[in-house]
Amino acid sequence: SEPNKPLIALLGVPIEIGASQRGTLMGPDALRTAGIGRVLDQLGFAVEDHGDLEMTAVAPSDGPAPANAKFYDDIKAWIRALSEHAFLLARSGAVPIFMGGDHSLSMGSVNGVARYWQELNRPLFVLWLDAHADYNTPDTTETGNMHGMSAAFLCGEPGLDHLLGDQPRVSIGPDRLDLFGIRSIDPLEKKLVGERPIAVADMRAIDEFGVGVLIRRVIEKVKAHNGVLHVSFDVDFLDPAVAPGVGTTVPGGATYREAHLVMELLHDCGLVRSVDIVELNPFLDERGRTARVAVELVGSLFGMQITDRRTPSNAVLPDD
Ligand code: HAR
Ligand code: MN
Ligand code: MN
Ligand code: MN
Repeated sequence: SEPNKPLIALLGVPIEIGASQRGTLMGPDALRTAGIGRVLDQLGFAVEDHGDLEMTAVAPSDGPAPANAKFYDDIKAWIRALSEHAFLLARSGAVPIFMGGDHSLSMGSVNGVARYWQELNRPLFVLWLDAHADYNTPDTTETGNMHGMSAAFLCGEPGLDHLLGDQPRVSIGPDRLDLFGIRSIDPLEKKLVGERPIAVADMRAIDEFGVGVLIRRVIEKVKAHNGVLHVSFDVDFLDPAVAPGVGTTVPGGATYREAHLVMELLHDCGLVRSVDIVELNPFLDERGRTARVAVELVGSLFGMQITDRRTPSNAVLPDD
């Protein structure tokens, strides 16, 4: 790789046991087949594909698994390995893209990159593009599926306290989490989110104000704190008509155009330092459509543009 090109590190995380439906383990390969590496290469990045994280050994049992957390011991092994790998990738100077895999993987990816930014005293903000809040704990969950708990875990909510073992746990703080696009939340989860200083742009807010206004608000907050941004992109953020290849479709999601604008604005802000792409389930997809859309969106997030004329950030058209 040429030394003057910015570096992107791809890491596959083929985990599926955090979700109710099987098949997200095929996500990393579908993203590769849809050309994620080629698109980023064409945008001028040096792309290193680190292959898939392999889970060989189950982590040693360190006490009883919490109730209501399915496959806790196996997921714990994934998360510990991933957190360490994510830390090292961030430290290498690359922008890591974690290709899932179900959304439980963010407990490791975000914790690992957060560890790195904490050492540099840059606060890490997390933009959670998702139909769901993923803010359950073992106490509030109705399903026990751990992909519905990752945002809560990252904000330091109790109940999965030994998940990381010896790995340092870095709480990102609920005031640094933005839930964006949500339209499905469980009753106790809703109560918990309401008690926390979490910024929420639900679909109603998006309908009323538009993604341009709402994403700029996120970006301004990160800038004001001299922070950096991790984008956790659950493909069910998109409307099922655009992205059918997910296990938990919820109608009324982001349109193709809204999602592209989100990614374009995020690119322009220059603050995105790491990305998850999660919940893609190729077994449920229709002829690769969802994988292809996800890759297009990653292209926009990393600088693909229609013209090279930037729309000014105050959205006032230039005089020419
Ligand atoms: N809230 C539900 C639960 O906890 C559904 C969570 C579904 N999560 C995802 N990722 N598909 O966002 O089980
Ligand atoms: Mn590696
Ligand atoms: Mn999710
Ligand atoms: Mn979701």
